[in-house]
Amino acid sequence: MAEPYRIKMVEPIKMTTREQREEAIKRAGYNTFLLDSEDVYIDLLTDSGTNAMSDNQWSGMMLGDEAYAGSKNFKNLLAAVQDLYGFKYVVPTHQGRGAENILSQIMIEPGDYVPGNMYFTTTRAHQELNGATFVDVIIDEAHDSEAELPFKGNVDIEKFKKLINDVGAERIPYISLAVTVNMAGGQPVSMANIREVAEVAHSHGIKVFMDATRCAENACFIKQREPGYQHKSIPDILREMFSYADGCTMSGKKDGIVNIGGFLALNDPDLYQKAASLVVVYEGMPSYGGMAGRDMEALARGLYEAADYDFLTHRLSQVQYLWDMLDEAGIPIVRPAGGHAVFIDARKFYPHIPQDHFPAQTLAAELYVRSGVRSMERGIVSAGRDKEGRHHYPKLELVRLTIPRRVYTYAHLDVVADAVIDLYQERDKVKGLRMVYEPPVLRFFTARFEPL
Ligand code: PLI
Repeated sequence: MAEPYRIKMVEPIKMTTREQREEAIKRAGYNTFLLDSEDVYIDLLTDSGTNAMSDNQWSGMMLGDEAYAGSKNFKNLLAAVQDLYGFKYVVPTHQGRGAENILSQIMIEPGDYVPGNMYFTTTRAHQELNGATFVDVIIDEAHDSEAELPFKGNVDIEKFKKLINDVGAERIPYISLAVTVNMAGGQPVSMANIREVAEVAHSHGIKVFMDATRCAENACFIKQREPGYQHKSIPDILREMFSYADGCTMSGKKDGIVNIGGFLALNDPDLYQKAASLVVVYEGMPSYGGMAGRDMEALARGLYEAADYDFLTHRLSQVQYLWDMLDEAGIPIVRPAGGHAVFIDARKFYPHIPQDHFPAQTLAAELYVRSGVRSMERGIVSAGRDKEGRHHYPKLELVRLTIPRRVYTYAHLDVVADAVIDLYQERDKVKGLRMVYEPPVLRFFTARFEPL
């Protein structure tokens, strides 16, 4: 599908030489997070906060009501969340992890267990900081890059029930249900699975909190793939998805199509009171949290734009386009195409590099040097260490080519595909990396490496 928009403002990007990029990656400790953005040609590090806002959102920015309390933009954001997601209360935060911090603090007691459909870095970090143990209850196929399922983000209901049996429902404050599942490859969860998860959870007094970060993409997959939903609108599908949940955390930087912002949404008035008393400590007044009035206005408008079917069809078809080119060239990638990115299976790309030598980190660095394309490691470095200090060894050792919303054209994606295919032809020559600096939490952001 061609772009469902016209371009009326452009931002030049810099082309660099291979020598410049070799220098830049060395300075960055072979970590693409530490590269200067001006040294990047096509930036597929993340779809988080990197989106292009519309003229409608930018004009909303001019209507920012920057009063310290009772901003009208908060009312617009609240109304948008109530209308599209159906939750009663909204606590604005500076971004998704601000909402995760508050949710984890109001829900978790030390010694609790929080099941979820695969971990996400910041989500698990907040759960663990509050004394919980994260338990992965996603279906086994989600850990297999080759398994081809329409809803590969689904929860394995038996795993969830087993956890309830093993530790007792009273030790499980909530299940954390991501729609879509970032670390599994942007894979969606079906409505049938959401419904069943909620039935099991609620029958045991366990709450359901969704990670709504990419919920519009999930809704689009439901419309395209799940029987009975073809004729439903995206807002209707979203409302049904959230009708099974007690609340959600949201990073507006993804499916809110903004550069900053997020929120925690809730139905329970007591939980809202607890969240509202914490947000003033960590973020700001309950009527602005971590956001300026103008940012809340852009987010309120962005939530509606992300629920537009043409927007979503184009978004998913960009991802599919890149996926198809890599698949045709025989590149090992996570199947099927997900919602926000194409994920390369670095274990299969570099089978001679052991996981301890960071194959995905290596591939991300090589891709940058080859082409100026910036990608992100989503493997052993992102997975971090367990409580005993040992590496988590995730089955998926991936490099994510993440497509920002409304930023790049299909021609940019051709360049990306060519670069990956060239690298694949020379894969035998490449050696791994060793880590020379490691921070204690969320190490992938700032760790440094050297070539072996
Ligand atoms: O980056 P934040 O704090 O606005 O949101 C945290 C966050 C929560 N859940 C999920 C599924 C995410 O993907 C997420 C952030 N993701 C980033 C930054 C990414 O590059 O995927």
